[in-house]
Amino acid sequence: MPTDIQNQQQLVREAAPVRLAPPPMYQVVLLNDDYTPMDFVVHVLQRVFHKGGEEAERIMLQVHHQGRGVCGIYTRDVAATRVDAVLHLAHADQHPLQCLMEPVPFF
Ligand code: TYC
Repeated sequence: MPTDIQNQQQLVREAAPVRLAPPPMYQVVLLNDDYTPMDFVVHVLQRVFHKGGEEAERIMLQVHHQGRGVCGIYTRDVAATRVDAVLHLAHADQHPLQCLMEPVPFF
């Protein structure tokens, strides 16, 4: 006769195979404008997205030349927090820098 504990263990074993889908991922995108200084954008990329100097410069130039660039890919809450951080820094320095998040295509 199985004990209560043994019955519980059996239930846990049967429930275990449930697989969770990976969470939807979002990319944080910086947009170009004609006014925000390049140095400020590099600073934001280093401070908010923890980029090294060379990568920050590369992303900033990509945005400058192509109009937009991906700063990183995160879960929804992390992406939203980083967008807020960028907009907060830009607003504090009175730059019109724009930043948004969007679902990663084909993730
Ligand atoms: N285009 C800006 C300039 O010439 C630089 C810039 C780069 C602005 C990236 C925004 O997300 C940006 N000063």
